[in-house]
Amino acid sequence: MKTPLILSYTSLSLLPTVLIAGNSKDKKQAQPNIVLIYADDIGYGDLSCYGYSKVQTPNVDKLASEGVRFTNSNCGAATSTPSRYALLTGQYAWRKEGTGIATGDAAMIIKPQQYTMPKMMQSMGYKTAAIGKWHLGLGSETGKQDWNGLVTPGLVDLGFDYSYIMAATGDRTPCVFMENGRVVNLDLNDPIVVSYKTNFPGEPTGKDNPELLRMKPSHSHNQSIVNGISRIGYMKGGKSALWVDENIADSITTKALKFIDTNKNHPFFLYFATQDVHVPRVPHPRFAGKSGLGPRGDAILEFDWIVGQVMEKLKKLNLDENTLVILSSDNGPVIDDGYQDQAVELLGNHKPWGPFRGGKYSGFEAGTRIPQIVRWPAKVKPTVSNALVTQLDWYASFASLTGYKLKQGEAPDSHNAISTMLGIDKRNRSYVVKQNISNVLSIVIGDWKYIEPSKFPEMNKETNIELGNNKTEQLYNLKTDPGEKNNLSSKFPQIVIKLKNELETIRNKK
Ligand code: NG6
Ligand code: CA
Repeated sequence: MKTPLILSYTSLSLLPTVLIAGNSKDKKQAQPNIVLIYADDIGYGDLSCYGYSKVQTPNVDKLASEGVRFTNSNCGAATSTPSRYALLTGQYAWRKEGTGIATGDAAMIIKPQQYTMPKMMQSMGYKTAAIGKWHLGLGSETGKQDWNGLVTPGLVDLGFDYSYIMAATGDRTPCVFMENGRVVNLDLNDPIVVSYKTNFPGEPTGKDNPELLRMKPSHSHNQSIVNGISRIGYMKGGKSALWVDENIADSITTKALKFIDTNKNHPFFLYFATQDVHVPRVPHPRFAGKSGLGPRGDAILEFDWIVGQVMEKLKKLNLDENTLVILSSDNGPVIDDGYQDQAVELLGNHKPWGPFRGGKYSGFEAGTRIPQIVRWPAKVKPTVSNALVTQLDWYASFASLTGYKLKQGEAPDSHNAISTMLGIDKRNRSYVVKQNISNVLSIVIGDWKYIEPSKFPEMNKETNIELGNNKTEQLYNLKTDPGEKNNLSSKFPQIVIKLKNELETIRNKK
């Protein structure tokens, strides 16, 4: 039996520094701006450059044609909060309690004393910003935030000089933007209150007042109504501050472009997390009806527009040569995620999950196998990379890129993969671990994937997604069977043991 070839990045860790240091011109290039465009729920097949999409995404495709497009890129988890946690801390979310999908009134999940990617970037002289979806909690205590004052601790305590965020998700209250810890456009005579327990007397809900809705829920999402759309969670007040769903993309893009403008003479790190294509999908009228696939497809068009805006700004300022732009997603795709928005009916031949099985929430590949594109003309030659990579490694890779030395205990699960990220080599990470909605882990080594057994449901009936859970051990050869159809665990027990042991070693790592 052939055992998989395991290559580690460790031996390569010096490579990029050597490559990037050098003469003074190169020295300047060692401080590229970094822009992370982090999509929400965009699947492997949603972008036309991946070959499975019925929606054209020309701006993304251009980015891909000028950079490295990864075909074996993985996020840390199949849902938002744990994926973002892993990305920003370099630690697997499953190592830490309370990192599941956060409510809108959750306390801040990353603590101010923790190491974070933006703190690292700050210490290397970067100006840092988080713009768009946050979904990692705010304040010190769940449900105890005063939304009418400064909500603290906040992103500034995690290393973001500037923030303009949605506290959680588009479908969760409070439906307001927060700039540097304060609700934007708030009238203090109309204070905001938020609850994830009970409604506020007299306030309509989707459940009791469906006649007020312009988009009906298909499951859950029947609490407070904002802009004719009922959400998860209750809120009252703050009328002047409520976001207009159609304008979210414009609002966050305006702030992102402004941040780039303001810092054009200074290295910057921008974490730009879009609401697209999460529910509720309510794109601007410029995009509504344009994809033919309903609001989900239109939201993909809107996402593509956002990418185009960022690139145009960088070019206009002459910054695009020396800006490293990474585009990726927090988890795989879902069609019906709680609203009757025709995504199922109008899907047609569009394949958001590409060739993979499952979707958002799943331990099968579509849950965590997401697009990743890296563009940095100063260093990156256009290519397609099939290397096994994970978002967990962005932390240590940016450390290497900027010359930062990781401290003891910092980003413990992050490996330096900078040369792979830049397409300089195409080596696999030695292993990749991922978690699904049930916190069931899987591990990929080379072509092999093992999913640990569990008693959790195999199917999420509401979203019609297979979760990858099974009472028996699962082993797949992703090369010959990317759709994970043939469980080979009984045929190759030795490989099962090997992957299982490796997973246990990683799980027990202190
Ligand atoms: C789920 C919601 C879903 C979405 C998801 C978070 C229900 C039944 N479903 O609990 O609509 O909000 O959480 O998505 O309430 S994520 O991309 O931010 O992780
Ligand atoms: Ca998501």
